[in-house]
Amino acid sequence: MRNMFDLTGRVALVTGGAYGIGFAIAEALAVAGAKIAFNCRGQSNLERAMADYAAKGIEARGYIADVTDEGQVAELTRKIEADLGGVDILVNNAGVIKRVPMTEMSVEDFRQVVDIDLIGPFICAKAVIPGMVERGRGKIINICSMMSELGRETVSAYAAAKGGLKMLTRNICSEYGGANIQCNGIGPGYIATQQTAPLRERQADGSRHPFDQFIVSKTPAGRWGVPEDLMGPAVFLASDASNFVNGHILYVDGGILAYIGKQP
Ligand code: NAP
Ligand code: GCO
Repeated sequence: MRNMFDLTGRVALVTGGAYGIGFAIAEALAVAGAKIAFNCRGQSNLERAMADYAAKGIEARGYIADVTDEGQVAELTRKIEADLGGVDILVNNAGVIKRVPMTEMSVEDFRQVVDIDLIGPFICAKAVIPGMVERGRGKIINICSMMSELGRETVSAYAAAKGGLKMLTRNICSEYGGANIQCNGIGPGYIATQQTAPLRERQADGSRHPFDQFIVSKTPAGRWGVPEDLMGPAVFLASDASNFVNGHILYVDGGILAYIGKQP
């Protein structure tokens, strides 16, 4: 049997791939053979990321572009096409969270989260779909969340955006599945990255953050996830191994969504 996970020659764009989950996913796609492009918003992040990719022996191309700016994304995809070829795999990873009780949250802050976490993926997908249609194939992976399914205090904007991203995933599948484009989501559980660092901060007395303990008790695996946990699922959804998987959200959460919680 040929290696259905082989990505040799495919061009992958991982948004926000300078560090965190995006970096790990880009690394996995590179190991499977893909040519990697990523974007981020600042020059210093770009330089640090280029050094980190080089240290892993990966020849990634980094670009400065904000996913909320349609003009910058158009320019980004134009440059990638000139440098590497048309984008075969898009990973909509760039995202932010603001933890504020809903009644205290400004409309501007709510809008900014939705802008980056939901409208950004729309803009990036819109930019690459025509080329995918022309080439007769494409893979889009949207990085969703536990908050695509669940709510919790302080994350109204994030939950609204990630719930919307789940439905954007299903809609891209519905609209472009006939053009041999598979659009799926990955729903990571609680993953130890910069985004979740405040939830894991040690307390003044050296004990673990109560939220940290709460998450470990809510996760059947009994631990936080690490970015590397997302590598295999990303390669699967980027490769021919998933050619008949479409509109699906693959939760990679150590079992959180299956679990009612520890009995008292
Ligand atoms: P992270 O460490 O904070 O990284 C986020 C990345 O997104 C950064 O590279 C950041 O780059 C980029 N980014 C943010 N806004 C951007 C914009 N407007 N344009 C371009 N790039 C932008 O977060 P992470 O934990 O790796 O999360 C990555 C994705 O997974 C996010 O969508 C997040 O919501 C999702 N997720 C995370 C977890 C978790 O537990 N960590 C769980 C489920 C889902 P800059 O340097 O430009 O800010
Ligand atoms: C939070 C967290 C989460 C995770 C992740 C869960 O404050 O609850 O940041 O939202 O980052 O998205 O899947």
